[in-house]
Amino acid sequence: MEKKLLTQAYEIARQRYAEIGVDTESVLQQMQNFHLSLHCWQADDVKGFEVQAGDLSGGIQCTGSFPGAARNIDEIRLDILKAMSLIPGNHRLNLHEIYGDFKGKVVDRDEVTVEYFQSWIDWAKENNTKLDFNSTSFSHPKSGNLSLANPDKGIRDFWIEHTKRCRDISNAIGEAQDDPCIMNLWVHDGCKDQSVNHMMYRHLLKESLDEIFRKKQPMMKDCLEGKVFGIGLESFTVGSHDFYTAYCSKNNIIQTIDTGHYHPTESPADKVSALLDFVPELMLHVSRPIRWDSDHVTIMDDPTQELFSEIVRANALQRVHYGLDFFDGSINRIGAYVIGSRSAQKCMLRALLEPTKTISQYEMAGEGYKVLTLLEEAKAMPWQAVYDEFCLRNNVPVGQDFIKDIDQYVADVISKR
Ligand code: RNT
Ligand code: ZN
Repeated sequence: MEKKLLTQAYEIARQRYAEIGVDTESVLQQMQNFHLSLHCWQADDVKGFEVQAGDLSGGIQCTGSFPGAARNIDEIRLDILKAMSLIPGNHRLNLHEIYGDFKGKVVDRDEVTVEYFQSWIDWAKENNTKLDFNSTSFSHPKSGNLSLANPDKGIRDFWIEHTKRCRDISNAIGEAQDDPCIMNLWVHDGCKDQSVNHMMYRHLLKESLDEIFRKKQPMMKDCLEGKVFGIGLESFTVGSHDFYTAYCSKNNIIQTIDTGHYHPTESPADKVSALLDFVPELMLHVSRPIRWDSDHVTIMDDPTQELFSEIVRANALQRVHYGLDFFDGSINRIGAYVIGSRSAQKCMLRALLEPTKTISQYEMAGEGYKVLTLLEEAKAMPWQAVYDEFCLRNNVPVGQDFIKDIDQYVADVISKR
């Protein structure tokens, strides 16, 4: 695309936005400070690098067998850097515990220490990125249907130990990068069929969490992710959204909103303002559920747009961590990262370009039709020219031009795997 044309288009957009009281230059500045946390697990279909790794389990599934998935730590690092080079701005990387640098050693989940993440810490520093973290309770012989809520004390203690160690690792990462590491805790615990012990399971989960969070960890932040159901665990989820809403608000812990984790007509966006007076911050897992928690690649769909718009309207930009969580094994995985990340950014950009103040004034004055007018007009405003300018200023391909880069990477690197 010709740069001159793009610059002209941006200049026109700048003026059109100025007419409605929106300063695109300050929005571009905000976009520069908007950091996504890229999930490492899109690169290899949530397999990880444990020597003893088994199949993916725990109520989640990755479908598709597109060739070229990362098979080891060097490949995943290369792939992630490639993806990052095609996304404007500076972004974090979100690791799961099973992506440690185990160097050929069998390290069980209750034995893991920061030593296995030292090379990630060094890599992050070298590449000017920061790390977030996740404990991993799925894909393990002791996972079964229940981990932290398991009535078997031995198994429960195993996962408590694992999670405590993950918090230690997160804290060490946070110290090394001089910025808190966000550690998400999601466990799949639930029942496939009818059960009469719901209260017991929830009580056990609460007790396990209390034990896990006893230690103060100043350089990491905990967040808890609930969901509605998992595959093979359809009848009951111990860590439901309600359970964690209660737990997080009582204990002042960050709650994670995964956009695929609710009933199909329930709005994740609506949870932002419902929660923010009761929990300190929010973590997002931006995904795309198709009929179920299918973790399709994020696109600019209405739920994602509404979610980001609600955050901006709530003036909560700095109180949210922007994790992504999709894993599609049926398409080029670098492409998946780039599309998902850029689409999330575009939703944020559109949210920031909304003339919210003016709309709010109309709303307060009871001028309903004017509210609708501005909201409708905003949809067709030239936000795309602003996004293109954002790409230009960050020296990344504009529009679909990144296809060329990915094709080249496939030819040079991925096709040789
Ligand atoms: C599963 C949760 C969870 C996982 C990752 C791999 O339903 O969304 O966040 O996707 O931890
Ligand atoms: Zn998630």
